[in-house]
Amino acid sequence: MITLYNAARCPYAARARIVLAEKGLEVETVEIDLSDRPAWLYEKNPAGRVPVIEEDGGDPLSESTVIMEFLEERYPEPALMPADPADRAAVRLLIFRDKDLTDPYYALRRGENGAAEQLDAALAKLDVRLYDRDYLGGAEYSLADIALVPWVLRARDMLGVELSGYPSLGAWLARLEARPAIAAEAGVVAAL
Ligand SMILES: N[C@@H](CCC(=O)N[C@@H](CS)C(=O)NCC(=O)O)C(=O)O
Repeated sequence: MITLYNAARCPYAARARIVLAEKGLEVETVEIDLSDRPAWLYEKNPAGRVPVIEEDGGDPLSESTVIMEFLEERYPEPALMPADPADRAAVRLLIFRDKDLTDPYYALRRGENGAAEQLDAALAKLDVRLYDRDYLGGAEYSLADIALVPWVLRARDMLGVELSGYPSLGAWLARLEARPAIAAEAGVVAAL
């Protein structure tokens, strides 16, 4: 059994939620109130942040990108990384550069000047990438899609960003939302 220390509103925790769901793993979820977080959370993650996961008897593991890769290695089926090393590197690079999307998202949330234009540029870049491929990493759904979709969903559903100007991105999102794990996350966002 895996325990997930979670916050519904957290897009980093969403990465862990989605991978756990895709792998069909049994999870006990402990919801953390980040505005009044328990002191013991710092024992599990010195940064005091979610997500954190724990396997029975295992050490707590934090950082969403590390958690995603750990789950992929521990539970390889269904695969969420491509087989080819060059394709795997491309997926990792997209995740490594997640701030290209998340920085303008948070800037818009803070109402900063120019943030809408920056987010538009980030979404347009993803739209171009998806013009000739179904998923961010290529032909197959992967951790790259899972890593970035939490912010695209929140931009659309919480910040009211109109995605019709990004047709390939919109088609990608529809493709993803046909998956139960992503539909569940869209439900989490709708309930926030
Ligand atoms: N780099 C971390 C970021 C996690 C993160 O920022 N989580 C937020 C919630 S979305 C959090 O716990 N914030 C509480 C805080 O920063 O004190 C990851 O990828 O897991």
